[in-house]
Amino acid sequence: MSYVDEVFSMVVEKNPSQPEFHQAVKEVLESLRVVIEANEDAYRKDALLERIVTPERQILFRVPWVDDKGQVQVNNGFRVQFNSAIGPYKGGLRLHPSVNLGIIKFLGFEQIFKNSLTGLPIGGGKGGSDFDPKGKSDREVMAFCQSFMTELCKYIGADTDVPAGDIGTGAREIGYMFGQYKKIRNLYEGVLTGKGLTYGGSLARTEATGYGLLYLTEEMLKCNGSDIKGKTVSISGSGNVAIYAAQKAEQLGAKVVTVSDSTGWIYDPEGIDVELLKEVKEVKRARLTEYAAARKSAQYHEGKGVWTVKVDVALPCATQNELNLDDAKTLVANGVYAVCEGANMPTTLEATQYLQQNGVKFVPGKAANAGGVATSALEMSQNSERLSWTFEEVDSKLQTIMVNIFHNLDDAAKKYGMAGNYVAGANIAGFLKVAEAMTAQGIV
Ligand code: NDP
Ligand code: 2IT
Repeated sequence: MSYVDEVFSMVVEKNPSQPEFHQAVKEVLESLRVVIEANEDAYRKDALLERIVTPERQILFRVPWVDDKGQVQVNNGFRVQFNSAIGPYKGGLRLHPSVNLGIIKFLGFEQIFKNSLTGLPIGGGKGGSDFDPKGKSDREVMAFCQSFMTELCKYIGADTDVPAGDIGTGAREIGYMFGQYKKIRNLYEGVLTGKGLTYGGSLARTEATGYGLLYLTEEMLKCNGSDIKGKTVSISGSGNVAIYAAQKAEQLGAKVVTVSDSTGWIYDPEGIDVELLKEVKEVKRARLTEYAAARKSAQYHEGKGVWTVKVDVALPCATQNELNLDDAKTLVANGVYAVCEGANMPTTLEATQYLQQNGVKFVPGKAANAGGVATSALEMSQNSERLSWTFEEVDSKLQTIMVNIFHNLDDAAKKYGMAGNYVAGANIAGFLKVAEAMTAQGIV
């Protein structure tokens, strides 16, 4: 059996009931085959692949908190410190009822290669809890965040592990967690990113993932002789990534005709009204029915359906495995030109293959959504030098980083004989830097 197949079998055997983790590992290992085969003896001897698929440390903990009725609730807390070869662990905290160890491991594994692609010195990690902030009062969210950080603060620090936002973790949650970290550790340091602007946050971090997605998409289209201007775009999700992807797409002259949430989706042929969407989602924390109620041109549909709309560019920005083979077939039948992932692993493996085989330009999340974590690393730099950069400064660095990421993966794909295969290009470019750093640092 080849080294890649051996290691993949080991991952499945040693990590039962973690299908998302298996999927993420499979995607990476499959596209590394050519690189691994060229260095097989050295990698095998050092057990490089076995080490890269095994987290350096996994922290699982109890999170007890008291709800508004006086009832004690208990959630599971996770932090997976996956790989610190190129920098301190870095990655978000997901708060969603679906969270389990396998999901955090898939996200942490992806984060290793994503963070490497940014060109910045950050290792890979991810955490979260099965707590659902939806429908909770601010006091309940604070009680949860404080309890979560009371335990997590023992394992993180500005030079050790720097968590940030993800699904369900936004500015409010980061604020409560930062306050608790400071109180317990008596340290005012950049231990979290995505902080508020009054206490060490970076301008443009809120916008960074969505904006970065569009900067990369724009460059990819340009290099293929096309242009984002004038394109029709479908977006799924209506959270942090989706909102700022829609905003930048419209600024660049595209028309965004859909958004969604976990209960339904909007088709707005006149183009999504981003200010209204922000009011509904960021201020009122309401459902998309409120968007439809306030806008004549918007049609609201229950359930799933964003990918049935005929568009040039599709940007999945909600969650994992939200674009399956049937969706890919519909998109192709409707003539989609490009799919770029704003979310982490939103496209199933079968759907990815189908899109690629049918000539759709496909950029995986670990490259396309890296603008968020890249700007988090810029926030860390600002915290270290105790200075704040202007919006324009951060935004222009973000733009440069996203353009560089695209060229790095495009070049890697070409170099290894897979021109246009951006999945392979991203995995190879991300992997090589981490592998070299791991090799240089010995067996640790
Ligand atoms: P938010 O919590 O701000 O928004 C998530 C959006 O996705 C909401 O509209 C939510 O709907 C929807 N959603 C979440 N889970 C599901 C589900 N199981 N089924 C259907 N819809 C769902 O999260 P973000 O925008 O921050 O994150 C979106 C994606 O982007 C995630 O994959 C995340 O890992 C990834 N990402 C985020 C980055 C960041 O900086 N925030 C950086 C890089 C990647 P509802 O409100 O109804 O639950
Ligand atoms: O998936 C991701 O890259 C994030 N949720 C952002 C992580 C970060 O540390 O900013």
